[in-house]
Amino acid sequence: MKRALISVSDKTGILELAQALVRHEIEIVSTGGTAKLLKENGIPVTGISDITGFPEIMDGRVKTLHPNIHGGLLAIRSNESHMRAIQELGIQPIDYVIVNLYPFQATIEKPDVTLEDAIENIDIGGPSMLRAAAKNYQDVLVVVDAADYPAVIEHLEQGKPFTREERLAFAAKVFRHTAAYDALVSQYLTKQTGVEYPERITLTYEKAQDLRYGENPHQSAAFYREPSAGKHTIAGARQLHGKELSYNNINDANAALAIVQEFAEPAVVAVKHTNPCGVGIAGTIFDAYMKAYEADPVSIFGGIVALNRPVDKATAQKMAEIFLEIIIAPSFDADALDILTQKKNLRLLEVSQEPSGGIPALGEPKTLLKVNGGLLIQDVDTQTLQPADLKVVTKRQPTDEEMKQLLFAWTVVKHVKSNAIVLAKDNCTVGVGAGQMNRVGAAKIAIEQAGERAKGAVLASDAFFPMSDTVEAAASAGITAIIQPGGSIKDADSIAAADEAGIAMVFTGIRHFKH
Ligand code: 93A
Repeated sequence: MKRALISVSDKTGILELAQALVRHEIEIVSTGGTAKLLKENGIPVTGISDITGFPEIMDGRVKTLHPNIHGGLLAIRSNESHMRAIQELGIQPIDYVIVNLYPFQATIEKPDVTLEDAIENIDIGGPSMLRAAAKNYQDVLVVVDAADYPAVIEHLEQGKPFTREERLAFAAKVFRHTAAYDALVSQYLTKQTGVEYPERITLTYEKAQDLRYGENPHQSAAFYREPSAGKHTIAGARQLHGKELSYNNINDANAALAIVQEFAEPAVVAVKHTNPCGVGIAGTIFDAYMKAYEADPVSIFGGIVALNRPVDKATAQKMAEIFLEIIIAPSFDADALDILTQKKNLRLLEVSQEPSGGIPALGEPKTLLKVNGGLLIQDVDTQTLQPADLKVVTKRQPTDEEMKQLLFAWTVVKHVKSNAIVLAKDNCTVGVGAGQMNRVGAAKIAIEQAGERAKGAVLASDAFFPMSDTVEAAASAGITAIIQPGGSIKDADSIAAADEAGIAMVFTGIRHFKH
């Protein structure tokens, strides 16, 4: 008689599978809670203790960790000496293993979780059985995912054994599962120790969706999310309408969210190719949208727009006038939804404005950048400025209004690819120069885009001016105030150029490179 070992914390679907096994005259062996549930449902079960000859001890810490179990799992059926060994010891082979693990992730997601509680939920016996069965996949069918139960039932009903390839697929899934489980345990425990950059890291992500393609149609792609990604992240977004998100959509939406989440007042951000093309803040979300739109009515076409307030009817009507790829907001009013869902090619995403949930993989939130052969990891650039952090270096002080615009432009320039220059006026970006190989080039692009609006605007630069050319370009465009980190050996030249033009310039002492 064949034997199946069932030991599951998540009991979803287990009765149907157990019934099918019994129908096919397979003996079921189970641990405490699982055995109890099966018996209550009239399914014949052999208790684990009858096999091990030991009671389950220490609150279940040792239930299945026994040679009578592991011998039965690891014996290679075609190996005579293996079979002789287990026979002599009275160990019976185990042919099916259905195991899922203590709910470690759900435990550490509890807001009031204690370390002791988390530790108790580290499963030892379960992964041991899964790994043993997966190693011996040719002889043992191992199932870790309840989604696979129907396939197992179907094969039993059809009397069709799984092929070697199918068994290998189950085994590979087991090792993905136990590796991810251990990755989460290692992340959680490492976080408790406060070590930020340990000697080795193991991250785990779960597939959120297959993507039609990557950055280009000839590149295949998929999107993976962190376990328990928060509702304020792109991975935690709820799509209310439209076609599936693409690779570029997700990347752009992520960039738009990062900017809009900087602002407490109503704000709207339009993004193209991960750079903001228009950012506006105002007393109402409608006015903020109008500013973001007017910032650059050309580039916003086909853009990704993020708002930090619910979308109302008037704003929806205005947005519906142009082609947008995605609108992201904390929520959409019913009449706004009516308007926007009529647009077939528009995607609507609901993303919380408030940080929520999530287990940061490595203590404080980090950004990860894959390079060939490695991974660059750093803190997220969360630096924000207060007026008191600034040092005025010119003869003229910025006015209150200039100071407000400087801080606004500084907040935006942090999110623009380097070299980056942002011009702002009236709570609105009027020119953005992004991703240039020299700073004055970025400034020229921003100034050209601003046109007449450069007069009386302020300028933010993500890094210092290596020479005075950017200040000179700003002066001839009519810019009245500048914010930049300072720290160049030629700062004096830039300050002199600013003084000559009557420009007020402030140093932040902080750089915001972004690549
Ligand atoms: O505490 S354990 O690490 N020690 C064991 O020997 C053991 N055997 C099975 N955890 C163990 N299990 C786990 O118990 C299984 O992985 C499963 O998640 C759970 C099922 O317990 P019950 O059948 O009592 O609900």
